[in-house]
Amino acid sequence: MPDLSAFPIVDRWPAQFPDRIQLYSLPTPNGVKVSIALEELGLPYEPHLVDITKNESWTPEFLSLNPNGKIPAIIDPGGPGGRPLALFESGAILLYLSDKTGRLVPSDPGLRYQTIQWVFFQMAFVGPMFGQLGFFHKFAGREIEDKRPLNRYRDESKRLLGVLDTRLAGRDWLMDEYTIADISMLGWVRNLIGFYGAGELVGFDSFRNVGAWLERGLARPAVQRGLTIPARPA
Ligand SMILES: N[C@@H](CCC(=O)N[C@@H](CS)C(=O)NCC(=O)O)C(=O)O
Repeated sequence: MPDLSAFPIVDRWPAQFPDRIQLYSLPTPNGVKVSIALEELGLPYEPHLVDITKNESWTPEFLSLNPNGKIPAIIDPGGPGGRPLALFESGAILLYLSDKTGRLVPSDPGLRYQTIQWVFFQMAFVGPMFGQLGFFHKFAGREIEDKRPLNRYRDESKRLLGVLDTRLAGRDWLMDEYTIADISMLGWVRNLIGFYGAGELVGFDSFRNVGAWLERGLARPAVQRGLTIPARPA
C-alpha cells in the first residue's frame, strides 16, 4: 500500500484508498476538468472536497500541495517511476492523465501538440476572461459604476467564442476526436451561460457551432458525472 504520509494534505483530507489517485477539488469550471477526465478514463480515484467558499484552499495543508492556493490538485501514488507525484494546475493535470493512459490525446505527435495548443488557449484566454466577465456581470464587480471593465471582458469573451465557433465549424470536437482540449473548455462555456448568466450579454445564440459542441459534450455520461464530483455537501 503506498505511503502518502509525506504529504501534509492527507492530515486534513485523509486517504481512505491511498492506492488511488487523490483528487482535491470542487465542481467549478477548473475543478471539473480533472473529475471529467478521470471519469472518461475510468481511473480509480478518491475525491476530496476542498470548500473554497470556506477558504480551505488557503489552509497550510492545502498550500503544501499547491502553494498558489487553488483547486484542483492531485496526488498520484503511482506516478512516474512508481513514485507518488503531486500536481496542481488543471492543464498540467489533464496532460499528465492523458500521457499516463495514452488516451484523450491523439497519438500523432503533431496533432498532440495542436491539442495542447487548444488546452493552453483555454488556460490563457477562455478561463481568465470568462472568469472576469462572471465577476463583473454577476458578482461583486456588478456594483461598479464604471462599465469599462465589464465591457472589456464581454468583448473579449465574445471574441474568444468567435475563435471557438470558427474552429468548430464542420467538426464535432476541437480536434478530429474528443480530447482534453474539449474537456478543458466544456465547464467554462457551460458556466458562462449557466452560473454566470451571461448568455444574452455575449450573444451566445449566435455562436451556433459552440452551442452544438456544448450540447454534445454535456450529453456524455462521464461529463455528467464529472460535473458533480466531488459532491457538494447537501
Ligand atoms: N489556473 C488554475 C486556476 C485554478 C482556480 O482558479 N481555481 C479556483 C476555483 S475555479 C480556486 O481555487 N479559487 C479559490 C480561491 O481563489 O480562493 C487551474 O486551471 O488549475
